[in-house]
Amino acid sequence: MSEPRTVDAVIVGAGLSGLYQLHRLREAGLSVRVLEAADDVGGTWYWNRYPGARCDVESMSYSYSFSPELEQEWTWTEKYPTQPEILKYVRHVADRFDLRRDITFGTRVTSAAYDETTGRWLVISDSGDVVDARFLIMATGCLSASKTPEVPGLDRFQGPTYHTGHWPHDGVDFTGQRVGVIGTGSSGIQSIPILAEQAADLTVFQRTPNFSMPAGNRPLTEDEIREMKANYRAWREAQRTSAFGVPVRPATHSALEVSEEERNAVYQDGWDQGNLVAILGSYTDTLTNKEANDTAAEFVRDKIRRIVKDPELAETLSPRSFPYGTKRPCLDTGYYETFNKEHVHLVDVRKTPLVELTERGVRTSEQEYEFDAIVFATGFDAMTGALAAIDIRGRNGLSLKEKWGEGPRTYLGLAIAGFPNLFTITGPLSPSVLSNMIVSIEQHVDWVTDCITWMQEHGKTAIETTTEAEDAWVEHVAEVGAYTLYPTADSWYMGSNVPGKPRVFMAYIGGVGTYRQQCDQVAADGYRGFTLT
Ligand code: FAD
Ligand code: N01
Repeated sequence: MSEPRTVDAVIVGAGLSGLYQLHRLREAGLSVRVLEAADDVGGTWYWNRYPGARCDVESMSYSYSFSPELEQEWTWTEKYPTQPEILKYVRHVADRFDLRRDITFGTRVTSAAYDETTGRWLVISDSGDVVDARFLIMATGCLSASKTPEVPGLDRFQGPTYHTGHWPHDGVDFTGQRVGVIGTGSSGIQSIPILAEQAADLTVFQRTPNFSMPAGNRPLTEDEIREMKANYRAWREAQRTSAFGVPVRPATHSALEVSEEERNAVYQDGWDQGNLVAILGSYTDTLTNKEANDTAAEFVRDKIRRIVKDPELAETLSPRSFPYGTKRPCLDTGYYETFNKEHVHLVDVRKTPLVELTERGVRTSEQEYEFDAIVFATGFDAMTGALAAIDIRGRNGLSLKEKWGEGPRTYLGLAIAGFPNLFTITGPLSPSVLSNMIVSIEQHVDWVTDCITWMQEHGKTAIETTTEAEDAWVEHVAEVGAYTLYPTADSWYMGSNVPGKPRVFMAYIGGVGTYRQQCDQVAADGYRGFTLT
């Protein structure tokens, strides 16, 4: 182990969160070290290089707002940017703001311990790097700890396997191959149409069908770019005060108050726009009333029936086990159409469960399927996985993993009782994954930076949330969540995709704008709910 390097703050992760946090803390005059497992910046957009990977928030909204100059300089090319274009953008930001000199790449943080005598964190990485810091900021990502399917024999298969979240940097050519894909979440739905173009034969193993609608992706026109660049300030303000970080006209009616004809016209408009929030936000009760929700769900199922020629296949692809929107809905480019191709097959693993991977492929309860390559589009141990992978110890050696044994407990998704001077960017129990995440990232980073600056101005060296404030927040998040349909689904929002994970709704559905006001009020009240020394 090397001699500790001493800085004011350590940031773990150099994705969109870590980079902006570095920029802000540097501006505030702190010395900072960022530790990043990857060999470059980008986070999600560094790791997820599978074919078809793109954002499903429009490019001009999924970009940093903190620098008007950056906004004007950078020009997006498509409505929904591809992974390579986003990565190029993130690299541009790192260079433009000279961020790389404070980042150590290729180093994975394995432990972090708070020393009560010094009031400092000792952060240790697998490369032997040791950093001693007053503040520890976890920018480790909500969707960065990938998970493989829980089936025996993962090492047995003789061909190559790929996880969408760890895709080879040189790409993979599946031309002429027999390919199996496990998983039909956003990553599967984006990649399957492109895999089908390459593969000689493609078999998709589906456990739960998902709701998807066409992205309607296209190049941005010069007029659109000019108009957005002229109106960025107003647009950003609208993002910050919106429910999901994407401005939409607020709904005024229940879905059940209007005629079926009127409702379907509204849904059709959302479908044509290729905008996720358009259908979700059409009516006041889509996410709170099952009957209202059913109208949106049935609209999408009807579309599936119209696109997929084989009625039985269409039914297998139709989600029925959870309300619309309570698992992350998807945007696609030709997903349902892909199943009309003769060389594409769908296996419903609810009916014929996965038994094991074999040397030659995948065995279900019914038969063995032989493949040249297998793709795991099986997602992530979301929200808590990256944090739980690090041995984080707070006061009295308290382990974060143990503290969260029955589900994450935070105050505002930003701070944790027993863990002084530790902040989590888009941490569990904040809006995070229920929003355009860059809006939530900027809000958290700004709040943390303002808090640290305030501490410096007021001669404070330690901040810790109280257990009472944390308990009240946990209760509030659960209460607001229970008012919605989200907790009725087996989703990664609920931890259901990871066997043994406690069933807790891990995000705050109070809305991005409302949440911002709550955080600002806590700060304005002299950091209500925190102890400062
Ligand atoms: P990440 O980008 O996940 O970065 C975290 C970084 O921390 C990673 O680089 C990781 O290597 C590093 N790290 C983690 N643990 C350690 C450790 N122990 N030591 C060192 N480094 C560590 N959000 C949207 O709002 N809209 C979208 O359309 C959208 N599309 C997405 C598509 C995909 C395929 C995925 C996976 C996610 C998508 N998201 C989307 C969510 C996306 O994760 C966020 O928008 C955003 O990129 C998160 O940035 P971040 O910096 O917080 O986390
Ligand atoms: O992961 P997922 P993802 N046996 O968890 C199945 C963001 N994102 O990488 O639903 C069989 O959604 C699992 O089945 P089930 C976005 O927030 C955005 O696709 O658990 N199947 C599911 O079908 C997204 O929500 C974009 O029953 C198994 C799939 O694998 C999040 O990242 C693109 C299994 C996993 O789906 C995660 O998306 C990509 C098993 N043992 C990602 N284990 C955009 O377009 C899992 N599955 C913006």
